[in-house]
Amino acid sequence: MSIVTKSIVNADAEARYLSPGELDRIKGFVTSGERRLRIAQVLTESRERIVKQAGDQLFQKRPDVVSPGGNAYGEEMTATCLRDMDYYLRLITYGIVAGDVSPIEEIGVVGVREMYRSLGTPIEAVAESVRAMKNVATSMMSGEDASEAGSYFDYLVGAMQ
Ligand SMILES: CCC1=C(C)/C(=C/C2=NC(=C\c3[nH]c(/C=C4\NC(=O)[C@H](C)[C@H]4CC)c(C)c3CCC(=O)O)/C(CCC(=O)O)=C2C)NC1=O
Repeated sequence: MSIVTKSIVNADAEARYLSPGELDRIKGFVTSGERRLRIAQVLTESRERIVKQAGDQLFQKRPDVVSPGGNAYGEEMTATCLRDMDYYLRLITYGIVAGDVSPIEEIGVVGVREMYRSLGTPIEAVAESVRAMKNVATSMMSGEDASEAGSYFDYLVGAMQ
């Protein structure tokens, strides 16, 4: 839920006008809107390049995951790994558009530890892949956009730790 919807639901539950604090937060959301949409556009347009380059960086850093016995070993498993990276990049664009990490949390963080444990996927290597996507993606942006975008990647890395 975006801050706008959330504030309205909360206010209406108490049959009151939006509070000055709520209006302030909505103002912040609106003022940062252009930047957030610009960032989401860059990530969306460059998704293939981001995933490919970050995948290369991950497999260089963690050759074990693509070696025999590794969770992403073999063409099909490597493709599934890159697909997961693409999933996470997509969730990050949702968060950036919403100006809120809750879409990332709800779709991609809740239960993720258990899921990867049952798949035998080393979650710290998934976190490493998100860190690599951050590096590739933010290198395509101006300093301020990079720092705004970076915070959403950082949230996800932190949630996987
Ligand atoms: C949008 C929310 C969402 C997420 C996050 C998601 C993840 C997800 N990753 C999976 C598998 C997988 N995920 C990986 C990923 C990796 N292995 C590694 O060693 C690397 C570190 C890493 C890539 C960075 C691999 C290799 C599999 C296949 C594992 C297997 O089939 O044994 C599976 C099992 C089912 C399938 O293969 O599709 C799910 C559900 N699905 C979703 O709907």
